[in-house]
Formats: sequence, C-alpha cells, structure tokens
Amino acid sequence: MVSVKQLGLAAAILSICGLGHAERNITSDTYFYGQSEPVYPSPSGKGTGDWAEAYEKAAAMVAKMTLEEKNNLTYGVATTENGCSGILPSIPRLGFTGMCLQDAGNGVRNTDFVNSYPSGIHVGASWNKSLAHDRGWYMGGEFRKKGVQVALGPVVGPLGRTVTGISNDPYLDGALGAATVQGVQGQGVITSVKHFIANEQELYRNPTINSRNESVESISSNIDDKTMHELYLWPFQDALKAGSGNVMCSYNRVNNSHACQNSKTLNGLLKTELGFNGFVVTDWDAQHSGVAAAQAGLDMAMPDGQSFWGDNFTDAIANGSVPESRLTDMATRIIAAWYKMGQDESSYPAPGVGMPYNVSEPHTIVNSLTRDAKPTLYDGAVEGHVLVKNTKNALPLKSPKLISVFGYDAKAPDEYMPDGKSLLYNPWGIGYSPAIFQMGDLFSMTVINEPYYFQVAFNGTLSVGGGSGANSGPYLSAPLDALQQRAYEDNTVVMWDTTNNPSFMGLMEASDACLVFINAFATEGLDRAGAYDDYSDELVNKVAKTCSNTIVVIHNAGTRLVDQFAENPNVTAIVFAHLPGQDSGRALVSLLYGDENFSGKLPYTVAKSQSDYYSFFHTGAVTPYGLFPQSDFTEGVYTDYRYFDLHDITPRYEFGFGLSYTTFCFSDLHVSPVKHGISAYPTGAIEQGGAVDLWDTVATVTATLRNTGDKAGAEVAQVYVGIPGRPVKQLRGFDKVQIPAGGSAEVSFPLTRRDLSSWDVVAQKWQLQNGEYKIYVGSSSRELPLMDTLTIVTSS
Ligand SMILES: *[C@@H]1O[C@H](CO)[C@@H](O)[C@H](O)[C@H]1NC(C)=O
Ligand SMILES: *[C@@H]1O[C@H](CO)[C@@H](O)[C@H](O)[C@H]1NC(C)=O
Ligand SMILES: *[C@@H]1O[C@H](CO)[C@@H](O)[C@H](O)[C@H]1NC(C)=O
Ligand SMILES: *[C@@H]1O[C@H](CO)[C@@H](O)[C@H](O)[C@H]1NC(C)=O
Ligand SMILES: *[C@@H]1O[C@H](CO)[C@@H](O)[C@H](O)[C@H]1NC(C)=O
Ligand SMILES: *[C@@H]1O[C@H](CO)[C@@H](O)[C@H](O)[C@H]1NC(C)=O
Ligand SMILES: *[C@@H]1O[C@H](CO)[C@@H](O)[C@H](O)[C@H]1NC(C)=O
Ligand SMILES: *[C@@H]1O[C@H](CO)[C@@H](O)[C@H](O)[C@H]1NC(C)=O
Ligand SMILES: *[C@@H]1O[C@H](CO)[C@@H](O)[C@H](O)[C@H]1NC(C)=O
Ligand SMILES: CC(=O)N[C@H]1CO[C@H](CO)[C@@H](O)[C@@H]1O
Ligand SMILES: CC(=O)N[C@H]1CO[C@H](CO)[C@@H](O)[C@@H]1O
Repeated sequence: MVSVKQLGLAAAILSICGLGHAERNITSDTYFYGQSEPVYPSPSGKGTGDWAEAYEKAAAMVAKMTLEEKNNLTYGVATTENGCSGILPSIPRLGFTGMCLQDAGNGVRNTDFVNSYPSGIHVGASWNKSLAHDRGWYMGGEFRKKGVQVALGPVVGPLGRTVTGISNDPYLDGALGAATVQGVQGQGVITSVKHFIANEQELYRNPTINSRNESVESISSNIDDKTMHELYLWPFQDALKAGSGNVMCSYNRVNNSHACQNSKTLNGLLKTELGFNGFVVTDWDAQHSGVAAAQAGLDMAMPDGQSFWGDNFTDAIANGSVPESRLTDMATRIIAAWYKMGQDESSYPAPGVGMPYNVSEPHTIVNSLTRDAKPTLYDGAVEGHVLVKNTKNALPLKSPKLISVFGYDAKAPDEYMPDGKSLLYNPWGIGYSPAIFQMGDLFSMTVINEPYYFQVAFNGTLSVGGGSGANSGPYLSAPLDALQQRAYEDNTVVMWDTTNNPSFMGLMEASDACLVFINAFATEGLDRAGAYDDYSDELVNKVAKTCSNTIVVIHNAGTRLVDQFAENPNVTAIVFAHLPGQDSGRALVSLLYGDENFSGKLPYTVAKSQSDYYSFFHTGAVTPYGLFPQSDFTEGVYTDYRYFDLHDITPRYEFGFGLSYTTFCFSDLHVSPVKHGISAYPTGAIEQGGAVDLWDTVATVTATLRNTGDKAGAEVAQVYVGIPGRPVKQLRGFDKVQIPAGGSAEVSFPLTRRDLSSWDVVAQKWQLQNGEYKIYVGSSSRELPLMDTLTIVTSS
C-alpha cells in the first residue's frame, strides 16, 4: 500500500498514510503530539464585503422564523421524488424554497441528459484559468436547470481524493479552484468547497468495525499549524476569497477531533481567520455529535440530522446547552448564501425539479440546451492531455496507412448501464459496475492480493473517476471510435485487439504506429494500490517488442509511473490523457494528428520509482493503527516537487512539465518591487478569504515568451519563488498563452503579500521574510531558464 501524501492527488493511493508510519497499536485517542485546541464560541457570520445585503435580507427572514423552522434548516430530509443527494425542506410561509445538494465536481451526477465534463485532475493539467472558469459556468448552468442549489464541489484539497481533485500543489489548486467557484456561482449555484480539511486518504475515512467487532475511529490527520496554513488551508482560502457560499467538512479527524466538530478548524481557521460568511455542511453522514458539533461551528447536517440534531436539537436549545444565537447564526448563514446567489428569484428552478427519481417522469434535458458548452467540453478535453515523450517524430501522425490499436482502455465500455435498470441506478458513472465500488470497502488486504481491480478499469476507456467523481454524459467518444472516424477521413486501415491478452501481433511490424491504451483508475472510498501496474506495463512492452513506433496513452486518475517502458526506444511517445469526460477520443485524435497542439502540463510529479516518493509500501495488519488510526503529516510542506527538491531526487517527469509540437524561449525577466508594497500590514480588516491586505501586490514579475518553432501553440509560463527559510521553490504564478509561430508575448505576474509570506506560528499571521528571495520563470518546475532575486527588508 502506498502513502497518500507524496503521491497525493497524484496517487491518492492506498494510503495507510502517515508517513514514516511505524506500526503502532493505538488504543486511546490521546495519542499525538498535539490535540486540537478549543476555539469557542462559534463566531456569528458578519456579512462582510459584498455579503452585506444578503445578510440583511437573511436576518429579516430568520427573525420571522420559529425555533422549529430555524431548526429544520439545519438538516436534510429523505426524498423519493428526485435524484438529489441531499434535500433541505422549504419554508413556504416565508418564501424559502428549500435546497437540493448534488454531486459532483465534473457535472450533475445521478441523473441523465447532462454533460460529462473533464474531471478536476484534467482541469489541473490544463493550467488554464479561463477554461476552469468557463467549465464551471457551463456546469453551473446545468446544475441550475436541474434544480440544484448547492453543487458539491470543487475538491481543492491538495492531496486527497484523486478523482475530483485538481493538483497536489496548493497554489494551482487555489487558482483553478477559485476560477471554478466563480464560474459555477456565476450561475447562481452555491459551490461546496471540499473536503475541509486534510481528507487526504480514503482508508479509514469513516469509523469502521474491525474483525474483532471493535469500533475503529476514522483516521486522524495530525498537522502542525505552519503546514496547515502553507499547504492544506491555502487553496480553501482562494476558494473563499472567490466567494464560495458553502464549505463541506470532511470525514477524517484533525488532531483527533472529527473535522465536522473541530472548533479549531471550523470556528478558528474558517470562520475567524478566513472570515467565512457562508455555511458549513457535513460530508454525508460525517456528523458525530449534536451539541458539540453545533458549538464547534457545524451549520448543516446531511443527508439527515436525525441521529444527532433533529428534534433533540431544539431540546438542547431549550435547556441551554446550545444558545439560540448559534441556531440563529446557522440559519442566517444558510439563508444568506441563498440570497447571495439570487436563489430567491422566481426564475430559479425548484429543488430537484429537473431530475425526477422515476426516469419515466418528465425530465429537464440539459445537455442539448447547453449547446454553447460544446467548445468548452472539447477544449477542456484537449487541454488536459500532457505529452511527455515524443521521439523519432512519432507525433503528430501524418496520414498513416496502417495503425494498430491495443489495450482495454481504447474502446467504449461494454455496458453503459451496468445493472441494466436505469441511469438513475447507475451512480458510479459510465461503465463502472457498482461492484467495483463495493470492492473498495474490502480495502487493504484485497488490494494487495488483487491489485488490478483497484488500479485498472478493465471494462473500457476511463473518462471519469468513480464514486462522487462520476457522472454520465449523453455519449462517450472512445479513442477507438474516434480513430475509426479519422481512418474514414484519411483512408487509413485500423487494426485492433482490445482483449486483455492480445494475440494479434502479426501486422504490427507493418504498422505505421501502434497505439496502446492503458489506465489508472481511482474512486471515492478507496485508495490506489500503487502508482503503476505490471499488467498494463507488460502489455505496452509486449507491443513495443514488435512495433518500433509504439505510442502509449494513459487515462490516469492520478500520477502514474512509466519507468518500465519510458526508455524503451520503441516507445516513441507517451501521453498522460487523464480524465477528459465525454469528448475524450475526439480530443485525443485531434492532438495525435496535430489539428491541435498539446499544451497541458503535469499537475504532479512523475517519479522514476515508487520509492522516490517518501515512504511507500506498508505491509501488515488491516488496522495497523489499532482503534484510533493516526496519520502524522510530519513531512510538513515537503510534498511533491518540494520533496524532490529537498532530497535532490531526479523525477522522470517533473511537476509542470509537458511537451508541445512547437518550441518556446523565455527572456527579459524583470522583477520590480512595488513601492510601499510591504508597508501597512496588517490593517486588521478581515473579509471572506482572510485579511484583505494579504492580496496587496508586493512585486511584479514580467518576462517575454517567444514561439521559436514553426507551429502555433500554447505555453504555460510558470513562476516559482524561493522564500528565505522555506522550500527551494514554490509555484506562485502561472499564465497560459497562445502564441503564433514566430510570435512572442509578454507575461506578467503580480506577487501578493501572501505569495511571498510564510506563516508565523507565534504571531499567528503571514509574514514577509527579511532577505533575498529567488524568483524563477520557465516552462516547468525544473526548466527555469530565468532567475532573479528580490530583496525584502521588513520594518518589524
Ligand atoms: C492492540 O491492543 C489491544 C489492547 O491492548 C489488544 O486487545 C489488541 O489485540 C492489540 N491489537 C493488535 C493488532 O496488536
Ligand atoms: C494540531 O496540533 C498541532 C501540534 O500541536 C498544532 O500546531 C496545530 O495547530 C493543531 N491543529 C489543529 C487544527 O488543531
Ligand atoms: C420540520 O420538518 C419536519 C419534518 O421534516 C416537518 O414535519 C415539520 O412540519 C417541520 N416544522 C416546521 C415548523 O416547519
Ligand atoms: C484557455 O481557455 C479558454 C476558454 O476555454 C480558451 O479560450 C483559451 O484559448 C485557452 N487558452 C489557451 C492559451 O489555450
Ligand atoms: C458486535 O458488537 C455489538 C455491540 O457492540 C453486538 O451487539 C453484536 O452482537 C456484536 N457482533 C458480534 C458478531 O459479535
Ligand atoms: C434523541 O435522543 C433520544 C434519546 O436521547 C434518542 O433515542 C433519539 O434517537 C434522538 N434523536 C431524535 C431525532 O430524537
Ligand atoms: C439538553 O438536551 C440535550 C438534547 O436532548 C441533551 O443531550 C442534554 O443532555 C440536555 N442537557 C441538560 C443539562 O439537560
Ligand atoms: C414512473 O412514472 C410512470 C409515468 O408517470 C408511472 O407509470 C410509473 O408507475 C412510475 N414508476 C414508479 C416506480 O413509480
Ligand atoms: C523494436 O522493434 C523492432 C521491430 O520493429 C524489433 O526488432 C526490436 O527488437 C524492438 N526493440 C525492442 C527494444 O523491443
Ligand atoms: C463486461 C465486462 O467486461 N465486464 C468485466 C468488467 O471488469 C471486471 C473486472 O474488473 C470483470 O470481472 C468483468 O467481467
Ligand atoms: C491550438 C493551436 O495552436 N493549434 C495549432 C497547432 O498546430 C497546428 C499545426 O500543426 C495548427 O494548425 C493549429 O492551429
């Protein structure tokens, strides 16, 4: 099993996390160098900044509510009417229409006639903020038309939940997560930024019963304050700054206190330091107490509140255990978010109206109503593909006469609806039998014995992840289908063998190119068993033995090692194709044939060997942590490229890397401190997102980027900063620009106070550091041709 943290989103892996985890049998929850500190009382929402009007309206409505009405706003109710994951009932007397909360991060789940967008990791690989925004906007439009008030995404946690997460770099997560929030909320749909916080592994995410019939607690992510701020909280801060109206607290514990009743994370970090105006909802069934959760800052329990709140909560208020002001605050935060997004307008569709549970009832058809989304679906699919190897002019393909196609991942899944009933009963998305998900519950031991089930989606091409990362589009453009279409246009002969044990190898020597499709699957509820699998690697090498132009395409839900074939001279090209959504094959074929240029960059590091990622395999018991599983985040901020830099490990393909059909050259770096940029902090003003002056520009970086090749293409200019005393370099800016052949463009990056600060645990604030900062600009985390320094002298 694999440690989550180095692979992070990257591999999300089979966790057993906790790095350096020696086996311990922990029988008490007092383990750990720090327990979560108490932060009470729960701060009431203040309606700062552009939330003021929504708060005024909310206060007026809540003032008219009875105790029971306020109470009813704090938890969901079951429904058999529609496919909503969670339903908050209406209060018709006051004009509150209720809410439908629905998965997921890549399109509306659990219903039909919707589009299947590229997943979070694919957006991460695009490094394109406008694309992230536009994808959010079109997805948001679909959520709205289907009657969804709260879209349960995006995932911005830097390491966890591979399937829907963006990157394991917090800066990239924050930038693309914020753009997504703005896009979705631009349609009036509230985003639920998740999972707050440190939900970085799936194993033991929830309490379980072990083989001795003992209760095993959920995993505790034990994180020091500095790491919390600089890595895990960072992307949430961006998403809040972008205005997210909701945050979802997570399944795991943080410093041994459940994330949905952790007063330090909810009352402290979220509602005080980051000035959150909206409401906190539980991940499904993540509530573990009544009075304690309310006082720790939880506002809404889903999918129901009957175990802990419900009727008993009004008793708790009546007998003084929880002040009524807390309930009023919970209701105000919820109603304010509803007003803020304009969900009180009569044009906003009623909860769940477009997705009746019974497929025979009238449906709202969204995919064809959002024709405008087509370019974004397609561009989104194109831009998340990353070309990492291209030798012997393998790509682009030039009107080949004969191509051979191999691999289980090339064709459309055999079944679209695994159980043959209805789309509504296919919650795991295209082609993934519920059985695969259920296997996740067997966890570790089975993973070791039968790794392929957990690493590979055998039944067809991988275009989405499983669990809450799944949804079902109107169609699926599979690579083989798109290649056939292209063959029709080009008069090419296509041969294929997508069986798991190809026997047809004969014509390969005559083939102009052999394309091998493999994948690396991931789903909610289970960590990956490893960062590669021998089965797929053998398939590649088998083809490459005979075919001197073998092109490997990997649909990967996280990082994927390629060292068993990367140096094989017959493997001429390698593409990380991630999770492109419904336009998968069409986008890939445009790229392979050069109608489009590759412009994606890896949002994670690809190592040469699994052992290069911190501590990796963990053999042993099913419950190596006894009854109180612990994961100590002792590696601090040194994950992914920070770790490789610290230990001077050469990766196979570094974070930020990706090839194009053209070439680029960087020049003319200028680093200019902004006058008075470092004075006058802090002013004390806190709005949603935290201290407002953290966003002051302290310095500006500019550079020139030239397209030196003979094809148009896009490059991602990346800025890395070495803050004195912190990691060698950290991503602090990026911009993707399209440049015609021979053309050039100037790129400019404002560096904010936050970008250049580190978290001071004593002062409990972000501080600029005295000394010399290194500023690097280039095309990846290891290809940084431009470097300059910036000297900062703070007065304090
Ligand atoms: C862990 O410790 C408990 C209590 O001492 C004991 O009952 C249990 O067998 C131990 N489990 C393992 C896996 O060693
Ligand atoms: C967790 O404990 C560490 C060590 O005491 C502390 O630095 C950190 O602030 C705590 N975090 C939370 C959320 O309690
Ligand atoms: C609160 O909700 C319950 C069940 O969801 C419902 O029966 C009751 O009428 C509601 N109370 C009020 C005051 O709306
Ligand atoms: C980024 O995405 C936008 C929106 O889809 C698109 O118009 C633009 O061309 C993309 N930028 C680059 C450089 O590819
Ligand atoms: C497991 O424990 C519960 C109570 O903790 C008990 O009701 C149940 O019978 C036990 N099951 C087995 C198989 O021992
Ligand atoms: C309330 O508390 C009682 C006893 O403490 C418990 O049986 C019941 O399940 C609780 N929940 C609700 C919604 O009443
Ligand atoms: C108040 O009510 C809550 C919910 O029923 C209960 O858990 C708590 O023990 C009660 N406290 C007192 C002091 O009665
Ligand atoms: C589904 O809806 C159809 C049409 O309204 C109706 O005939 C059928 O009985 C419904 N099925 C169920 C299971 O409710
Ligand atoms: C590469 O392919 C050729 C056939 O075209 C074959 O003869 C050769 O052995 C292959 N090389 C490797 C390293 O497999
Ligand atoms: C239809 C089909 O090919 N189903 C296969 C899906 O994959 C599982 C294993 O992952 C096989 O057991 C099924 O036969
Ligand atoms: C998006 C983009 O820049 N596409 C260009 C890639 O290069 C080909 C030529 O190979 C151009 O035709 C495309 O416009």
